[in-house]
Amino acid sequence: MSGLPIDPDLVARHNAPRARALAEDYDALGSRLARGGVDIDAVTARVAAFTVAVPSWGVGTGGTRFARFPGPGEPRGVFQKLDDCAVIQQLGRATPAVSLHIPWDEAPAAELRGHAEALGLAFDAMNSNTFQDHPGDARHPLSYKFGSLSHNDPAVRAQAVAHNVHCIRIGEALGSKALTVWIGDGSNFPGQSHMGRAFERYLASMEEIYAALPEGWRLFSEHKMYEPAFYSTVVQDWGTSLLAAQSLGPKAACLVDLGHHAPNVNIEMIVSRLAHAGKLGGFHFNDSRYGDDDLDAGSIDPFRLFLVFNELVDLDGPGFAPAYMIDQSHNVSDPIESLIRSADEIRRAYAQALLVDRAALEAFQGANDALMASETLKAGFRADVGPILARARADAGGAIDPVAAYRASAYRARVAAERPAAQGGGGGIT
Ligand code: LRH
Ligand code: MN
Ligand code: MN
Repeated sequence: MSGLPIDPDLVARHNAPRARALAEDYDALGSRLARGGVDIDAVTARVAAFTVAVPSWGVGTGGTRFARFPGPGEPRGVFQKLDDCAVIQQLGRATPAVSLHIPWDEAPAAELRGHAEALGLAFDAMNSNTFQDHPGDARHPLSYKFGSLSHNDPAVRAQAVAHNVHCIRIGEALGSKALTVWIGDGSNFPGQSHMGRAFERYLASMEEIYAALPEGWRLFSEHKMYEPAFYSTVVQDWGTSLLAAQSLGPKAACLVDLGHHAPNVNIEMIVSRLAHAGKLGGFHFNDSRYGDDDLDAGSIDPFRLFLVFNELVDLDGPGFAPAYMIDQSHNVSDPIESLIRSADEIRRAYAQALLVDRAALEAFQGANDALMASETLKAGFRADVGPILARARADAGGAIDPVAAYRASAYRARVAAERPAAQGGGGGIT
């Protein structure tokens, strides 16, 4: 497939009957915002400039530890995954880049780049996979059952380091500028591993990976509280991640996956602290109620997503450029629809945070007026910014209602006829 996956005429036919209502809603919101001194077009321009990368592994149906129920027309391999990512971008216009996972997405770099360019896509951070074995892969003869970068066998560590360097080299050929490292290393029983020595081995391995970074690249360490290890995890929280990033050097920073924390943890405060340390590298957006649930961004707790964006808007300024990515797994929805919706929810939280009256907020904070400070912040969250999101999409050539346009396109039925059903399908483990 080359060129846009959905007929542009279909998008135009979808938008035409909706354009008038959007114009009215946008004008009404514009008048309301103008009363508070806010220029709606300026907000729309900032929203339109905000993009978030989609995960290649997110376009397949995921699974749980218990079962995987494949959906129709699932992508078979990375080229079809890119096709699906192009649909998300064509209709939503918020996701021009894809984050690849190696070796799930292993393919000749020139072909990958060519296919992506034909679809108008670029590549965001690369992800390495040393959290499962790769049978039949000559680069991975040794097992990661007992860890990877922190393994007590130097040969396994060397294999895991070499894999990460391999990911960097692929990324270089693709125009990526970052490597995200998440490891599943840890232990299931007290006494099983020496927590201090395991961390030292991890750091030594990360130093080798760091040394292989090209100019202009960043190395993200991604923490996660538990799973697959259930007693101790080597990079279990932002404190450990920050220690690693600080000891590695300026190219290293921390990546915050929203689902990798205990319920009720104040994630926006972690964002603030990492930014204070100059080590806020990037995000994996998703939503969660219990653990690493990988649900659609904003689907459980949109207020928390807004509070994260409130910090980001507050921190915004020269040189502040975290990498924004989605990390989701879809079990009961069409992944394309879920990813369109998540990107929209992420932009919604951003737009709402842009509407917060920061001068008033600061004044209420300074006066210890807790109630009015809270009200001022919440006013941004309460705003219905739907017309701003739709305007940004439509002006960029996307669909006013992207999920409706996607359904009207019958893309899923078309690819289901072209792609044979299979029970397996790599890249579903998140
Ligand atoms: C780990 C994780 C990490 C992996 C992805 C597949 O739970 O969030 O980002 O690379 O899932
Ligand atoms: Mn993640
Ligand atoms: Mn995860």
